[in-house]
Amino acid sequence: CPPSPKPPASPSEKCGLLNVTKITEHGKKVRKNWTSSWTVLQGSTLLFAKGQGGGTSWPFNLSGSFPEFVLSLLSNWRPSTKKRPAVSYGCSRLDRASSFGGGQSKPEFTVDLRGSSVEWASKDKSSKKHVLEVKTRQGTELLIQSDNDGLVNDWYRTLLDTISTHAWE
Ligand code: I3S
Repeated sequence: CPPSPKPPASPSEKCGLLNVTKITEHGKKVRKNWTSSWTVLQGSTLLFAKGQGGGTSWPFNLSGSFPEFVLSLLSNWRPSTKKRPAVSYGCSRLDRASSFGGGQSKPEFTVDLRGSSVEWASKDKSSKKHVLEVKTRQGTELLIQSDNDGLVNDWYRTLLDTISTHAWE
């Protein structure tokens, strides 16, 4: 059988559903507000959009009225010739188009990873499992979490790679 595709060593883009909260903004402590966020890494920028309906409904808007649902179906419709690949590492252009360009979801906030750090959060930062702490040069600290440890491990490695790749910019 044909060799299976290998993921790139250091993907410049990646996306997935994660639980996210800021704990510090501009150097000041802020109240935690865990939110399910569609998270996209593009180059050295992390973008977060609120997950719809706890994440299971993305990319379709099941939380609004019926007309809103129909509109979201239309705005996320993909021609059959452009199907999502069976094996996908990172995000396709279509993922990005429908997550941030296709209508209802704009990034809630973005984070510049240049000069940032990422580490496993200590127990005093959160009682949750599999939590990463990202600290940015601008004084934002966020926690990123998923109950899926493999997923968080992948993000940890990707964020480390990304931060070291863009360290001197
Ligand atoms: O670190 P904290 O403040 O104990 O974090 C918890 C609180 O933010 C809590 O909200 P209220 O203070 O509004 O009750 C959240 O519901 C918890 O999820 C937070 O803790 P974890 O350990 O889940 O990050």
